[in-house]
Amino acid sequence: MKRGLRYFVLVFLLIVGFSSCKKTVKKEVAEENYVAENYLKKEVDIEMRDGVKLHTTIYSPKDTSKEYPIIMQRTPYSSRPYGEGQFRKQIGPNIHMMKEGYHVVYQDVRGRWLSEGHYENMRAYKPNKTSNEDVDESSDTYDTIEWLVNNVENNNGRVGVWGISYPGFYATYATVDAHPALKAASPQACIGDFFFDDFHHNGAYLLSYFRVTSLFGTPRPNNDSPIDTAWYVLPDIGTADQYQFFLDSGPLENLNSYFEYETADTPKIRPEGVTDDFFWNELKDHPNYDELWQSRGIIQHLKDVKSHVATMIVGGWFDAEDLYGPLETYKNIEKYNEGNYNTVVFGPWDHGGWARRNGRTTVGNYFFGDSISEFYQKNIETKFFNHFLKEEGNGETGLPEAYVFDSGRKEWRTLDTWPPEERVKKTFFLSEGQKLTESQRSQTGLTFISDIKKPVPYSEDIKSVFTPRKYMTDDQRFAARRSDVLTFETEVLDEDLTLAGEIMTNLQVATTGTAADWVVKIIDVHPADIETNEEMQDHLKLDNYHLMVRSEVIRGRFRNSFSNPEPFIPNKKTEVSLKLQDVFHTIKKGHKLQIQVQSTWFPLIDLNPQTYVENIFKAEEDDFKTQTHTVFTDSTIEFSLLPN
Ligand code: PG9
Repeated sequence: MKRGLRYFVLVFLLIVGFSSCKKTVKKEVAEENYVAENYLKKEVDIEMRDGVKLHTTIYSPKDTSKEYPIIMQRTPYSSRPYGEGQFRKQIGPNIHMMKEGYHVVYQDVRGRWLSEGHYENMRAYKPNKTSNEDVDESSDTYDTIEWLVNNVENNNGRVGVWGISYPGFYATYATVDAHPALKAASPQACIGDFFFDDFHHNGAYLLSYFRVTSLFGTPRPNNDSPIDTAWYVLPDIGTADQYQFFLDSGPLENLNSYFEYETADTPKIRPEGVTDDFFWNELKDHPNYDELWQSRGIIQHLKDVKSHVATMIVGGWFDAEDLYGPLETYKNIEKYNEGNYNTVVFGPWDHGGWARRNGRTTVGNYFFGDSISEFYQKNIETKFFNHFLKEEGNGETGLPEAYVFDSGRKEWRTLDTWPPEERVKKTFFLSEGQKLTESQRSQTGLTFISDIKKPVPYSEDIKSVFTPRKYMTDDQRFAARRSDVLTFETEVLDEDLTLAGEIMTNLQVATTGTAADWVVKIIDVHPADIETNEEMQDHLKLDNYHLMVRSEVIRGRFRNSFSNPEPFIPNKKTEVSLKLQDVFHTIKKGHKLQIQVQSTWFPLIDLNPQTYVENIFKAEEDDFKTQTHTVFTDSTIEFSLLPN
């Protein structure tokens, strides 16, 4: 091509490129100010039946030529920004609904930020309310909706709720004794129970959540008065290397000093072991699944969801924080409320990933596809809310019962049930020679030393995180190559193997000690030669990538009961059953299915002393002992498979 023509083409391409970029920038800038330009904002303190006022922010479309539904989020994370002329950059579940026009409401829940009252984590539901003093999140939601439909101008009398994570818990709560105007609820990554979500997994304490405790347990100043700025501080542990920090800090009691909020010149006389953080005190004093946790779980209260409330439960297959919650919320509404419109959406997302607009959908190193979140927001979430809040609302949404993403084939599937009715069970044995076999090969014990001075890291990454997220798709080669991680794998698959639904492990184990944790990981081992995606960390390649598809832990003392823990008898063969949360993942032909079993997972979870103590939060240095553990080869793992 002649130099002149080449130059012309180059200039032309530069102009085209710049103008489209400017348009994109202009478009983003338009969205940046969209709320301020198209919505009015009002802040009101709505009085609940017991007189407590809850601070509520209402964004209403400036165009008052038509009526709009109300979509609400109740949150412990603040309805800010507060104050006239202060606007959120984006409101509502997604940008499409924001632009279509809704009354969008955010409310500080009781005891948080500018709302009055006293906060309780996962406030317990009160089933038999006999007076206006009997309040909970259900009654607060009811009273709020009653006020909104009677006071928000040009609303169409229909209300939806949505929320991700803790706000997701409040969205679930709204469906209990629901207000008649509540027509649609979408609990997303919704906490179901703090003994199985977030802070604990099957009784093991998530030490990786340590730094966020104060967010939920610091008393508000001035006798718990409403406040418009953060009153809690996330402790500075002085290093990004949490593994080393927590290994050096030793028993959990040594962390109490991070929860003493009185200033030095006003020291408070504290009873032994009691700190200023009411949530840390609860965590320490309730290591078992006792009344405190049981009463606060919301799953048990989903047996009478009124049919006027359509529900769409959303979650991410690689959500490190709340997997139990959305799966159990969907399954229990489905089980106890026949005839309700209740659907489920699970995609290849981490915690709340579906709400982001990020083009390439990845979790950590792993790429799942382009614009998966955008597809969900436009074609699933907006469709659900518009149907029930603006349109016929007869349930004919055109959406499936289950909109689920196969994270192995990297494609959406629409199913009539979840888990799929057509799934079949398949059991593998954990055999010697690091083999996963369809029959039991021998009756052998495979041993490893569980060294509490060198626990198995839960990730290769050194990071100081708000909560763990990325690790759910981390490469597990580093662990497979440790002597204190037992691995069991199939031969290279000669056909696809689609895991669809729950996974049950029945471990036959023994320990020289009297206490142990058991961690099971499901891994998709990739071929030795495969093209690496651009998100991969530099020290890794997709070649032979050990993709963690699912993982779970159980604190062995809870093997027979989460409420009544028991020690192990040294060297006695004992069964430990562990359910792993649902997956939808095809292990493709040419890949291998691998199982890893280990007893430490640090500092995702705290160290088990491996000698039985009543309360690990109060264990002492000498309680912590290195032990030898054994996994017997009659241990099994049962998968739910979708036939090819
Ligand atoms: N479920 C998430 C969480 C709860 C408590 C502590 C940290 C995280 C969430 O609400 O994002």
